[in-house]
Amino acid sequence: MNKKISMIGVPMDLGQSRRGVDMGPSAIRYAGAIEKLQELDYQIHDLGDIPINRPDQRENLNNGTNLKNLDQVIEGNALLADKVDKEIENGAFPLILGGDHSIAIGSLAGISKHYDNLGVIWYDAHGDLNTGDTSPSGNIHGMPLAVSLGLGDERLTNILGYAPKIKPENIVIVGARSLDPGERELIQNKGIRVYTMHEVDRMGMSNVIEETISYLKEKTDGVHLSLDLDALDPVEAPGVGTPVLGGLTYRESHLAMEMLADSELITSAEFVEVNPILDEKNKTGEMAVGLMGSLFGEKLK
Ligand code: HAR
Ligand code: MN
Ligand code: MN
Ligand code: MN
Repeated sequence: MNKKISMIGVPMDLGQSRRGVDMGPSAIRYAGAIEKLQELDYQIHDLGDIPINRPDQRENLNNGTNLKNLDQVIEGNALLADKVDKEIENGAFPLILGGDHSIAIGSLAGISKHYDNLGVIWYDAHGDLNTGDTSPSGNIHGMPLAVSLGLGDERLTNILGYAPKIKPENIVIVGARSLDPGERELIQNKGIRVYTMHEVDRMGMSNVIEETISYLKEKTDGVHLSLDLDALDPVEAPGVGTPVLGGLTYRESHLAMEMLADSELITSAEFVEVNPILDEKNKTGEMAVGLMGSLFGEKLK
């Protein structure tokens, strides 16, 4: 793994409707992210947080669409994309801390520029494959994977001036258990590989990740891990805005991270949706740091 890590916080909460997820980067840092990575011999450059414009008054911020806070989400993601782009240019591994999952739009925009065939592992209870037409909520955090495929509002799909950012055959979703009808249709039509909770139960996480690795290894030249903490079961990780029962355990997730570390496939990562206001004593922030440790090669756990 690249020993030079650039940590970028994104205090974004405008991609959804619950307050508090903007404090996710602080919660993850407070849980000891930097110390953990330093112990593992990485050189961490903490770039601080991207400035996110957070208006107190949140009505009429849809700019004539059904996408909530559209302009602010575009603005924040454009800044993030630029920052990520520059850090990769400087030879660093971008490690992005959310913030709600809408920030994957900016992460992928900045990252994918540097790859011909970027792979994405979307570790999430949700598909995040909605567009304005299929979204039940208007929340942009339910859309970043679709946006990265070039689907949806052009101001989102075209951040950094190119689209699409990724190809459907280079995506693997792990942990899905809440998919909207439009998302299911898209998965079918585009042939996106998904390991739902059903498959994780049947096959075991070990086989799921083994298959994921061999599937992506052949055809990608880099792999981004987008880890939404709501992939984990809310009993263990309660500090998330859209919890769904029946999720992945910490041990399964830890195993997944360990296997990804051994594969040496991962070239960038983000940890999103940690909401310390909904959490219990920063349990979810600590879980993010635990998984981060395993992803970056911590042994013996
Ligand atoms: N699918 C639902 C929607 O589009 C809920 C999405 C929740 N998304 C996240 N990110 N928490 O995975 O509104
Ligand atoms: Mn998500
Ligand atoms: Mn989710
Ligand atoms: Mn282990």
